[in-house]
Parts: sequence; structure tokens; C-alpha cells
Amino acid sequence: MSMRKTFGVVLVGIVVLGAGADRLAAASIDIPNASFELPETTYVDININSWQMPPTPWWYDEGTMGPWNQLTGVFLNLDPSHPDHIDNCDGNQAVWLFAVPEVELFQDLAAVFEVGQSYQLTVGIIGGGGGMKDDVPIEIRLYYRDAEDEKVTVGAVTITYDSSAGYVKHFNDIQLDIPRVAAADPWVGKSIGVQFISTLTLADLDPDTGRAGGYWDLDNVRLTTSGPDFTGDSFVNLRDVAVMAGEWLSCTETATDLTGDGCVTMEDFVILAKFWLEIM
Ligand SMILES: [Ca+2]
Ligand SMILES: [Ca+2]
Ligand SMILES: [Ca+2]
Repeated sequence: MSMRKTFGVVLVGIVVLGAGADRLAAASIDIPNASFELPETTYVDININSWQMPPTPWWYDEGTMGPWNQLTGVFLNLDPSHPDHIDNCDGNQAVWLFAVPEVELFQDLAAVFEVGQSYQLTVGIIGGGGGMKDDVPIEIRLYYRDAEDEKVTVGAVTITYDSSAGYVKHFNDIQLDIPRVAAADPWVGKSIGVQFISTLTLADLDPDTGRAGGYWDLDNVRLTTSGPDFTGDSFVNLRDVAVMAGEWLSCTETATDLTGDGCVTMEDFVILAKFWLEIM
């Protein structure tokens, strides 16, 4: 039986099973304490449920710079009558993160990177707190852990503070897009890590020439995964199967290559069917 005939047979079976089945291409991935509502606080709390901070770096002098673990924490959004009230806080609380080198918050999720899926990480950010200087950067990243358990960045986006925009107590959503995961990517099957990190350098600690100081506010972390929607209608259904059928066994027309090997084959169809029908 030729491969084209095989596809035809499989397709007939799938049509019977999945006729009329439309699945939304995007799904959200659970992030514990994604909105920094825990622990509940009446003011501030330097402990943050589910999120971690790295250990104190060798160069950081707590005697002169204050406790390292106070550089992040959750806070209660103030009453609307207060000038520091954030008008679009998700829930009651958000988190602060100081613009000091190596300050970060990260979390290893239960979900893993899956072949054929793309990922979108979104977080609300406010810059400018505490007299932050111009061009102070913060990076949002997705990472995986290598064999040595070290964080390896899969994708990142950097935001820099622009003081001409003022210090506005309103979260702006920043999005990081991770392209469709290919079968050869080293992060396949590895836990998804979410990370927010100050990317200032030690030179930024110089009070005259450096940029360190001030703090960011972050809130409402969202992570979605998008399955193989080839038609752009936000659903995965028979129309997407039809697009793949049009490229079947091609190594030149490969918009539906989900494994990243450059050809459209049964491996790609298995991924599409798995997402769509959850039968394999
Ligand atoms: Ca919140
Ligand atoms: Ca579609
Ligand atoms: Ca392929």
C-alpha cells in the first residue's frame, strides 16, 4: 500500500471519528499563583507562593544593600483613592522585582514542551517605580533545564523602561512568542520554565554611571499553547487535515510540517490527530 493510500485510509477513519469536531487551537497552561495572590497580604510579603528567587549572589552585600530576599515580594494593590492605586491589577495583589543585577523570579511548571505546539507567555508589567532610570531592562523568558539542571533559555523578550512614558500605574501586557516546537529541539518533553529576570550587569551598580535601582511591578502571568491551526480560524478540524493532505509527502511545500524534519509525513499527521481528537 502506498503512503498516499495509507493516508486516505486513515483519513476516512478520522472523518468518521471526528466529523464536526472543532477544537480550539489555543489552550491555557496552569501556572500556580500566576496572579501573585498568595500568600494573601494586608500590605506586603517577601514570601511568594510557588515562585522562586535565586540564592544571594557572591557580590551582593546584605550589610549595605539590605536583605536579598526583599528584592521581590507580593503587595496589596492600594485603594482606588490612593495615588499609587493600579487601575488594572488582576485580583488584589501583584509582585515587585527590583532593578538590581541577577534578581529574578522563576517557576518550573508541570507542563512540558510538546512537539507541534507553539507557546505564548504574557505578563502585565509596570516600569518606573522607585526612581528607575532610563533604559533599565527586564527580560521575560521561557526556559528548560539541561542535564546539569541549569536553566537554558528557549526564548526571551526584553523590555526597557522609557522615562518619557512616565510612571503610570497601569499594567501593560508584554508577550513572548515561542515558535512551534520541532522534534529535534532539545526542550521537547522537558518541563516549561517561566522566568522574569533583571538583566542589568554589575557595572550598573555604579551609582554615577550605572542603571541599577528602582523596581518593576508584575502581575497576571498567562501561558497558552497553540496547536496546529493551518487555516488561521483558531480551530483545529477537518479543514486543517485537508491542508495537510494537500502537502502529503511533500518536502517542498511544508507549512504543515509539525516535526520540523522538512517533510510532511505520518509523524506530522499523528501530532495533528492527537491534538484534534486526543485518540492516540
Ligand atoms: Ca494579581
Ligand atoms: Ca484551522
Ligand atoms: Ca515532518
